[in-house]
Amino acid sequence: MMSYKFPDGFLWGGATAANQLEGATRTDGKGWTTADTAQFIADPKKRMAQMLQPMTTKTVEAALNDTKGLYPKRYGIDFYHRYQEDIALFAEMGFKTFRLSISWARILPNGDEEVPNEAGLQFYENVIDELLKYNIEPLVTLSHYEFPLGLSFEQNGWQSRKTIDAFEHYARILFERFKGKVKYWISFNEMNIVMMTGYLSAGLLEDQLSADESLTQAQFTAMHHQLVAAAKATKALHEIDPAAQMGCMIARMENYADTPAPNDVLASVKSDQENFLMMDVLAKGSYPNYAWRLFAEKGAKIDQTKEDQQVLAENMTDFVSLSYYMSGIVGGDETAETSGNLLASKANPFLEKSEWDWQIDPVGLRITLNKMYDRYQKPIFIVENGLGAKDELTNELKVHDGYRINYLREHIEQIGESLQDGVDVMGYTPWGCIDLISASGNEMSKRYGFIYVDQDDVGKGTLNRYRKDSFDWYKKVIASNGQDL
Ligand code: BGP
Repeated sequence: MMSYKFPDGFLWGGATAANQLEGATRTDGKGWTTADTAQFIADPKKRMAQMLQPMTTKTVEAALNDTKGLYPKRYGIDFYHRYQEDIALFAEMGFKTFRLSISWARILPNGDEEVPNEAGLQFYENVIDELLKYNIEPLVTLSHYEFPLGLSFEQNGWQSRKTIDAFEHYARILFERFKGKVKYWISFNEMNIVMMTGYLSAGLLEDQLSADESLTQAQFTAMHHQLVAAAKATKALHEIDPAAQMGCMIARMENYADTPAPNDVLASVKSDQENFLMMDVLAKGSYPNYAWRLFAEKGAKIDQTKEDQQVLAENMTDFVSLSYYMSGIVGGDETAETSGNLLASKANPFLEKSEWDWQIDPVGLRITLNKMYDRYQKPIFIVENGLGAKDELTNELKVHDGYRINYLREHIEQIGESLQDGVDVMGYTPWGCIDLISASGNEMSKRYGFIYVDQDDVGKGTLNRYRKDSFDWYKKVIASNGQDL
């Protein structure tokens, strides 16, 4: 087996998000967020639709009043009360970094109060201090698939420019408070998915759109406002804590051409452009050449002021980051077989699929890392990757997840290859390092973790934590800095 040289200080760790992890949705003054309502429906297929389709004020209010809808999403895995135990387990694996997100509505329950909620800030400070106790670098996402509902009702989410100011205020509060403690920040999780998750990540309510405005236009407006907000947050971070770094993140989809037919290859190029659009803006400081034709084809306009242009040009992202789970295929016969799920694609005969039909493609990660480094020449942080699978806790309280070890090993090997290609990869945080609630699957049974959490799809279980086989394997990988795979 090849052995790879990972740089000293490579940031091995794991990744999570507040709304899938913490629970305690009404504790210590937290306000409601879109994530609290988006998952009210028990049937995963219908829930998925609700996540992706626009919500109305009425449906959101009905969801909030529906006490029968209390699905475990809203309880997470009770990290809010068990973070010390969980962080001790991360430390035992030797984590150098841990990715968490902060819930905006714990800090500003309505999203835009002047004075922050001290209890919310204190919770995150406790978590961050606990990580630092073990020399684990916190990697903090400011907004991970949730948005304060107060600002949805009052501003229609990211459709309003006032939301840019509210976000900047929220970000400044965090940078002041955690100055010197948090070195790595990410503005928005998978920001390119805002076009699909207008409600969940942009807080858009359909009934609040004006009569002449389409949902697509509202999503493009939200996209532009998020870009400006990300640049403003970068500016604020550099002013408040010059040693800290801001990253931007996309859900990366490596889409191959279906055949060598030039039009299929063109489809693949265009798919890359659409996928990289927001990162191009934040990493290069302005909209790329192809953006204007893309907007015209989608029938959307961007209302960009002189000030926006200046803020974007002067406050570029320090590093780029991505989630990478699978690859897909574009072009060719549109009616051919597709593999299901959020990022549906034609099946690739050369690849195996996960139980959720995600096409497993480690070499695709190397292709993507090379492309991204060619494009940006900035350090790359792989902040999500992993295999969602159904695990079984045996009578001996073990989980034999060799399939997960294989997936991760093959991807880490390709990171090693990419490093040899000269790509600057700064770290790797596999998704859901402790089992948590799935964003799109069946609540708990789609598991990614090194640590098994005893909870089922309807929220029953002891919530006890158990080390899986992958726990010991990953510990060894980190201890050998990627040599012992
Ligand atoms: C990413 C999200 C995460 C996480 C992950 C796995 O898109 O940033 O929040 O959920 O995907 O997805 P799922 O839980 O649907 O398997």
